Amino acid sequence: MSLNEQAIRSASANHPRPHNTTFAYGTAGFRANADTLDSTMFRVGILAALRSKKLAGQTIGIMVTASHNPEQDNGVKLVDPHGEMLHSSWEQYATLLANAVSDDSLVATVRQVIQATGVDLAVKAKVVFGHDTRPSCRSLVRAVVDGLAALDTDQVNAGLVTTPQLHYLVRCLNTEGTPEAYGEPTVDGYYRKLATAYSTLATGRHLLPALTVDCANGVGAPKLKEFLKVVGNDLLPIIAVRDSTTQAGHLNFDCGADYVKTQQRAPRNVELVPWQRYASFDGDADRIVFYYADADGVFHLLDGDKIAGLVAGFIMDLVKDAGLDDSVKVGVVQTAYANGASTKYLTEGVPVTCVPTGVKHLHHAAESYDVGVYFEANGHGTVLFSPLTLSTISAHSPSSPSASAALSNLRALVDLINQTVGDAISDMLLVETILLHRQWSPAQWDRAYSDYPNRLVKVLVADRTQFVTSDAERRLDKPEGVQAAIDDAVAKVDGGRSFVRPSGTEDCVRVYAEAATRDTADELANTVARIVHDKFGKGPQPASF
Ligand code: G16
Repeated sequence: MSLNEQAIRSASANHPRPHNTTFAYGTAGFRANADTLDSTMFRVGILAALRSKKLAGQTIGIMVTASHNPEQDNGVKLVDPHGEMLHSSWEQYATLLANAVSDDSLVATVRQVIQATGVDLAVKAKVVFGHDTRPSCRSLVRAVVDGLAALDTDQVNAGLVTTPQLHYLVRCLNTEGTPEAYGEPTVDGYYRKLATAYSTLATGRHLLPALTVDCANGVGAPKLKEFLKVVGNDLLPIIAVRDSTTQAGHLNFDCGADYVKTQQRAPRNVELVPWQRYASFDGDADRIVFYYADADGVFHLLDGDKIAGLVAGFIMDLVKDAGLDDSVKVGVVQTAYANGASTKYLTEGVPVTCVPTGVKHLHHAAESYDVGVYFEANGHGTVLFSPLTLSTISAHSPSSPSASAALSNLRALVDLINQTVGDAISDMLLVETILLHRQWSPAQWDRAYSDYPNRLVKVLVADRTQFVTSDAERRLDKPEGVQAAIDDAVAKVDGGRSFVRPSGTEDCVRVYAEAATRDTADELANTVARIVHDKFGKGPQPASF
């Protein structure tokens, strides 16, 4: 079968590439102001079709979302057959296609990708796509569909879904009818799988007070409500707030996981009831953070690091109680953003790896453990069970009634966790399960260790591509001289640590700083932000803390 060049050329003419814009594949795919993305979405449709053909017609996923970004942005995440992010070796092809300057050069680039990767055009491609609640999704999805049609692709429209639901669907579609079948390839199937596992784990336990969930006014709101209808309020008391998905400008605005984590405060205008549990999703419901206020109204964040500690400890206990601790070892993966106190706490009990920001890096590193717990501090993470570990858990014969109970809990946990990607709903259930089993309040969970005071600052720069990092983003190789200035600033601060890296989802550079006290952490963050802004910044200085 030959390439229908004419079909690509004429469809591409309806999706012209904007002049003077260069598209870069970032931390989680393409992300930019939605008005600039029509041609990129069309070309992503083509790319996904080629990727599917390359992988013998397995289903590839496309999620139209800009997750935590403001409502006027949009973007796209590409999902490989096992439910993981697009393999990094293909990111270069995505970038090439997105930046081809004309319809003719697009056709030539498609040919180049086919040749470089050995795509067999005779293979029928299959792609499932979905989108979040952004108003721009409607037209951008149409562009994706045009790209898919130009390569005569079998299409499954998943409609409005959370990002993790789309990842789940991809894996289910590719494993259906095989020994690795992951579940029923529908959103209802997703709800039933999670609800069944949660019921197994929660039934008979003494219920905790209700959890209040801030849905970031995003897709997590309708999807959480759909799930609650399946699982029932008697097992899972939840109050869903910030659930306005149709009012312009509400998405992620002054609420959501990213706001709560970076501002280190509750969503705006939310009065926290002391000692109650709260959680925030992000805009596409693939991240979650928890928090509470103490009796003095002081805000306490239970972020991805705290979730990793809670989850790793619980799984290690279950593995031990089930009599599997000789054969199943747990490891944790973090990034440079992990609070130093969390890394210190975790390394006392488990091996810990540090990798660059981005689920693709964490997921990959977690695959090297029997049970790999990965969480970014921002609340994006999950747990991976290796194929061998899954067989071990499934074949194991417990030697006592208590070992048998631990084993059945472990088996249910495997189903409760969305192993394709971080998932706010699944992670929420995981945390709720553990708190239920431990009968812990958020403050008891928080007791494991105290975070070092820390601060995250965004600095607007003229060209973030000038910033090049190494050592899992903990060192800045370029621009030259900046790392030495950061080192000097850090050396002056007790317990200081700071790094600078370019964001892969927003047009900014991020500065992270932690230190022994609140004041010195803020001072260090301000100093390093100034070092960056004075020489490379654009616009006003970032506000000081
Ligand atoms: C995405 C990625 C995360 C990453 C975050 C911020 O999250 O999936 O792994 O931590 O962006 O990345 P950066 O600091 O490079 O902007 P989301 O939830 O926005 O898709």
